[in-house]
Amino acid sequence: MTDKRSFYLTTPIYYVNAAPHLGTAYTTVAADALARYQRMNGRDVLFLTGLDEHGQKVEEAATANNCSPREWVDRLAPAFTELWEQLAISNDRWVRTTDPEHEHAVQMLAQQLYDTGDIYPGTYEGWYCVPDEAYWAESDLDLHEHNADGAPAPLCPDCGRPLRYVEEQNYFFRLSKYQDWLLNYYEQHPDFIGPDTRRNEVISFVSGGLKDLSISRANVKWGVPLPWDADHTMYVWFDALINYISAIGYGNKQRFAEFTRRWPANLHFVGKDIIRFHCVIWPAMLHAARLPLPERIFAHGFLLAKGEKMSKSKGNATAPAALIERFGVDGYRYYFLRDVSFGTDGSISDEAMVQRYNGDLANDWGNLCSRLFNMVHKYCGGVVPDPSVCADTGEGAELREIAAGLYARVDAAFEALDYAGALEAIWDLVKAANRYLENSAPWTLAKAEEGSAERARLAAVLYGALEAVRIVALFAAPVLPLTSSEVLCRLGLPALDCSSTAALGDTAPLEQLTAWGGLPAGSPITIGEPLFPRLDQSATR
Ligand code: ME8
Repeated sequence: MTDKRSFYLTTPIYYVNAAPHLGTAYTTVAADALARYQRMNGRDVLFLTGLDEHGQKVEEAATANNCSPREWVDRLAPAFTELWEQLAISNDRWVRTTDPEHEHAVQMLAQQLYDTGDIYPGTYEGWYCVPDEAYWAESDLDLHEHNADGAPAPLCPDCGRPLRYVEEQNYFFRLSKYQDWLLNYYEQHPDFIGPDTRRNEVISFVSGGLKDLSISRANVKWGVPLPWDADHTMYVWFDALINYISAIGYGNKQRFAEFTRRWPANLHFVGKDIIRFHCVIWPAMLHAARLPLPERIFAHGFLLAKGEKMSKSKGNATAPAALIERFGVDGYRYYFLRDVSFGTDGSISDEAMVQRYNGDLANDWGNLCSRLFNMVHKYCGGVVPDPSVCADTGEGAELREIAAGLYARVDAAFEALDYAGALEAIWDLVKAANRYLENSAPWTLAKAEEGSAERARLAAVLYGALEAVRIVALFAAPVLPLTSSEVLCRLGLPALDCSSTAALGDTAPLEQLTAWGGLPAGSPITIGEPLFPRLDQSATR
């Protein structure tokens, strides 16, 4: 077993009521980039994602498609695994809530809370949103207006669809008992919820008073049966949240060491739509079960299409496949992490995507590589020149200075989950390398006589630019894994596989790898095809 420090990162597990879309891919791509970064930074990463397969919403989707829920989830699950593979998602583990190990863990935790009296029988009477699988208190609803309109049901304050009235005998979790404890915990752990806007939102919600939560459904068959009352299935959120511990061995004696090594998680990524479940219910469940809480829960914003949240149920969700085909895997990943600030809502558009792709990737980065690699072939016989033939004239000083400060900037940005900031810092080096080539004009230096000082400078200039390219490729690898590997290969260096801690092996951590001077002279350079072929701006859709 590795002695690297553990870094355990999760995404929400997605409902299998429809195929994955840009929104679900957004969280997954962001988590993947962070997982890759942390692996390169020397951590032993466990990156978990998966599927939320139980509940009324999935049960109804199956019925609407004339099949059993089991057939339905099995039919849809590959749409997720295939998309994640296509997007180079490097999850170390994959959880489905229909996994027997998960179901066992759910039953164990529920039984424990039932035995301690934290779960008790009661009657639920109120409104339920099936698409969100969420209960709503009447105080949250605009009942008057809708009843006056003669509408059959109030609308969900979150997704705007009609709620259903539920009247059932079921079981409750004593959430209200934990209200003060939660408020105290938020106060003592200011980094527990991020960003601050979400933290404040959660604190104000909890301060408003918590009600006990119905955690079982008598009329939903597709779920984990309660161990002490098989007429009830577990409320889908209670079931789903437990994935974060069931996937790492909670409830399995043989996996106890793994569980204690990995838990608590370092980070749960969620969309801002599901913070109450993650920041209120989940911590209370864990505390009631005497388990430690995750270190941090970070909620990003929504991707907006023409000003509206993109969602499967609203039917305005775009399928990622067409964009991947057009922009490539790395082009796709880059756009969402560079153009949408992680933590706030972001409008996305085809025009913006083409602009980012052509500007940052095709012009700045792709062109730098192809111009430079061509020059090395033209002027240096296709191998990395030896810079020691030239005394340091100091003209590459700016490049070296930016490169030297880059690790600190990129690391701080990743720590702050500021992907756009990390990429902006990396692009400072890309731009400086382009400027350096322009200013030192290797094509003029190449005209000088063999053995002259000018020719020696040519070697130093090309070496400096090549070294900047190597460093950019390494820093950009978490976001652009395919093209970064390609660039390293074209520099004659071993490919870098940051898709798992094991694949990375004992490769030096990023700070060491990116120290200036790591590119050996004599290394063969391959020109290759354009990394990011330019897209026709007028062809936006
Ligand atoms: O909520 N913009 O699953 P889900 C950005 N099964 N992100 C978006 C988005 C958008 N327009 N739409 C969806 C569930 N997402 C539960 C989770 S976890 C124990 C159970 C992302 O399929 C975002 O991460 O509805 C959001 O939180 C998640 O998809 C919801 O996925």
